[in-house]
Amino acid sequence: AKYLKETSRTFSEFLLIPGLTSFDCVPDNVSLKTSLVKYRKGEKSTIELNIPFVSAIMQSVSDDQMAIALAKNGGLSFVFGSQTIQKQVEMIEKVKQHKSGFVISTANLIAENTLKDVIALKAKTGHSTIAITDNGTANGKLVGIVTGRDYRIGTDLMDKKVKEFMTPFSKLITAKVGITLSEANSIIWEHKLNSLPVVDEDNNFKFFVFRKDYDNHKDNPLELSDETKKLIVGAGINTRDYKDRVPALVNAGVDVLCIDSSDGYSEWQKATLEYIKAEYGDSVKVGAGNVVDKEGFLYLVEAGADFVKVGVGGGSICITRETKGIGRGQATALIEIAEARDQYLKETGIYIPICSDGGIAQDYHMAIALAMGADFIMMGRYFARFDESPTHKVLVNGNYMKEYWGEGSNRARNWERYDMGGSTGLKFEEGVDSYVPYAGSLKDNLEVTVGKIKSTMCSCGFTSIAKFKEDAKLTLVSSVSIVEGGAHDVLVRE
Ligand code: MZP
Repeated sequence: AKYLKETSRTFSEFLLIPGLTSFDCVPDNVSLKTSLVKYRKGEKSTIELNIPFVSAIMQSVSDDQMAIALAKNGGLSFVFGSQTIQKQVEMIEKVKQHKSGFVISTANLIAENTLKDVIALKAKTGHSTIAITDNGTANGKLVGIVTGRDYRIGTDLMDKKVKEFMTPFSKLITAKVGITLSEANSIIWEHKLNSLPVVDEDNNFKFFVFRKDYDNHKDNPLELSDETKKLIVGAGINTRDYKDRVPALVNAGVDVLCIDSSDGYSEWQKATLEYIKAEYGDSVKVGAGNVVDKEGFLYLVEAGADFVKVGVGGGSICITRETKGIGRGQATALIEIAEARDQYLKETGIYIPICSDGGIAQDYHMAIALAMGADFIMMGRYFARFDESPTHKVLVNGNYMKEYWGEGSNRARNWERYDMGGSTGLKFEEGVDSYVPYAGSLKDNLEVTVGKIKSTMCSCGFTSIAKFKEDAKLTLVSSVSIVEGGAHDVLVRE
């Protein structure tokens, strides 16, 4: 055997050294814009993200609801591929057809239609919210709002728990049933609310009116159009049924694909990439992975990958290292591949974005990953905790948790991700079935996370990811200095 000289290291073993913070280096000036797919030097990537985060290709993380929420906030989801082609296509279509904003119902919706009909209308039109007014116009009196992933929110059917959960976001300003939608919107905008609870004369909760996306509507908050801007979305594929799955996803309007595998350094991936490039040329973008060294990276790049995903065995639900003894510390893998990517750019003039996948346990790990050269970061555990993830919210020992299971667990049975050729089926588990603490809405959490990363970048003296990657200074930490980094030698008060 050959022995690598370097120890396999992970994010927690590094710290960033603060750099000169200039007057204009403030969080508001920091751009987290990043490239998703390869481009020639001097040109721009055809897909850019406003924040460098993508959600993991997992059943318990990335469905259409997660994809809509994340795309609206500047990132991107890769809708999971361990489902039938038809179901995955439906999810992609829902994202591409999604329109936010209010639709005013016709008056007869109230008189003649049931809630089920309104829900069907909502699904058919792709609107996130339907407002019901007594005369079917914006000026009619509001009598209901139908919204949310399972349509509970906004109707009398809302249960107490959902109500309790939503109320804090609304600062407890309430409106009475019977105001117009325009009036409700004015209150929302005046008080900078996310939503406005509407109550009846006896203060019984009836429904919420939700605020529309601020950035898109700040000039005209009362406008009631249906938007035409389409959200971007990705999809996971495998190396077995790609000849059927890829055309179906492309027809559905998917923006980018990614071959999903725990070990991507394989001829199976090469064949899949070559098929896609032969069929579609550069019009279909496809990432590949996962790999952990220069050789794996170059192999996938030469086969046509538009980006490469880095990481084996570092995922929070992953037991691949324990079961198969393969993998590499995420930081070491990333550092080596970022160097190979930069060298490849020098030699060919082509920039291949790399994605750090798995193992983000703290927000600051994201900043470390970006400084080490990641163009974007894929996360499962982080996103699984939010309302928008597809799994159940459950009470465990008095705390709300969300379910989160690995693609290599018996629950997901995504054998294609662990396929080594030969017979089909999952032979042994490489992932666990778990819970993660419930954390609320994606938007609220992302705001905090993005704020932290921007603040870290300012401390280091950078306002762009490109400069951060190039010039950040990192240091290895000893186990003793890790202790020094937390509260120590004090009795922390609860
Ligand atoms: P994390 O963000 O939860 O730490 O890691 C998510 C990543 O773990 C995924 O993007 C994927 O690469 C990987 N994953 C998903 N399922 C398994 C498994 O069952 C796994 N072993 O390792």
